[in-house]
Amino acid sequence: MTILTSSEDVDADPPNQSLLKSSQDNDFQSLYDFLENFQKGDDQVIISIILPMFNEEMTIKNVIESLPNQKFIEVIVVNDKSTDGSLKEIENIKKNLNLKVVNHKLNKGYGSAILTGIKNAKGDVIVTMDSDGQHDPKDLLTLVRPIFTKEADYTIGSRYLGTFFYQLPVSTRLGELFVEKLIQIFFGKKIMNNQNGFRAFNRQILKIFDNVRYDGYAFCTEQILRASIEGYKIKECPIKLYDRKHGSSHVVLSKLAINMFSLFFTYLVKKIKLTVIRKDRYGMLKIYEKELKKSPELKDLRINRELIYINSNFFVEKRFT
Ligand SMILES: Nc1nc2c(ncn2[C@@H]2O[C@H](COP(=O)(O)OP(=O)(O)O)[C@@H](O)[C@H]2O)c(=O)[nH]1
Ligand SMILES: [Mg+2]
Repeated sequence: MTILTSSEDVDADPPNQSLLKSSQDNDFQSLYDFLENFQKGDDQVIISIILPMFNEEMTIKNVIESLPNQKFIEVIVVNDKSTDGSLKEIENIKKNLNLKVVNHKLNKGYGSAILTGIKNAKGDVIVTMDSDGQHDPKDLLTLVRPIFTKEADYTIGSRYLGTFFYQLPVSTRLGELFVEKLIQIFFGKKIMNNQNGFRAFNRQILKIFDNVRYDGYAFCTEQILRASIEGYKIKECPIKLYDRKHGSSHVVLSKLAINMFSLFFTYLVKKIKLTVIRKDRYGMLKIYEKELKKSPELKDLRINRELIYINSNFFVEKRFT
């Protein structure tokens, strides 16, 4: 296991082969069978599981030990300056896993922890999962399968499509319903469990994590909006959600609500600007094409048309995404 004190990228120790076949393998047999088709080489990591961790001493060890244990699946714990014994618990893990621990020097928040995890991830498909034991690793296949089969670029676990084993606070349900409607009306996607942190995405869409504005919990919704603006395929998948057995949620609802409003406002403006620009650019190209047909001598300028296109694309990318 490797423990880092910053977000630098350092390789994890190679896993111990003799320990790779654990009793948990049975739980993950269908995942391994499925992944067999996508393995590239012996030491190639194909899935990175990121666990953001803040004061989860009661659960983190169990969560890590319950994960699939194979060298093509790496686990990255981002310790966000926990003040309890979380780190000690990880050190107590006897199994030699394909595990990397990255320590933030300061508490930077949920979103920042995910970004640090991504920086350190080597897998083709990246999964984020909570370290408080609410998520079930057996749902991993449900989340990663659509990514590998190219049915989706970004999957989000949903307790509403699956099951949850506890009484959901009314405020949480109402909040999520409100966000669901906003996303649906303004961004054309229906995502019910939009705050769920159990997600998976293709490395090819990492662009949505550039210049993130919200590093706390609003990060979850920001990524849905960015993926949607970029035209990536998002799919909600059924998962199980368990109650938090220890500690309590770190979510501060009032802070999240304020961030959500500012988030929607920002991205709505962005989307409108993008739509106008795309329309403009399309209009310009149409006029140009018409002119080209009328005057064959303009043919030599075809290259210019491509340049206009490339430049405008570049402009849009840089300015508005
Ligand atoms: N890195 C990091 N992780 C956090 C922070 N706050 C919460 N988490 C982790 O994010 C996950 C979800 O947090 P939780 O408070 O349970 O949110 P909830 O499940 O939406 O109520 C857990 O794994 C937490 O340990 C933080 O400030 N930094
Ligand atoms: Mg939780």
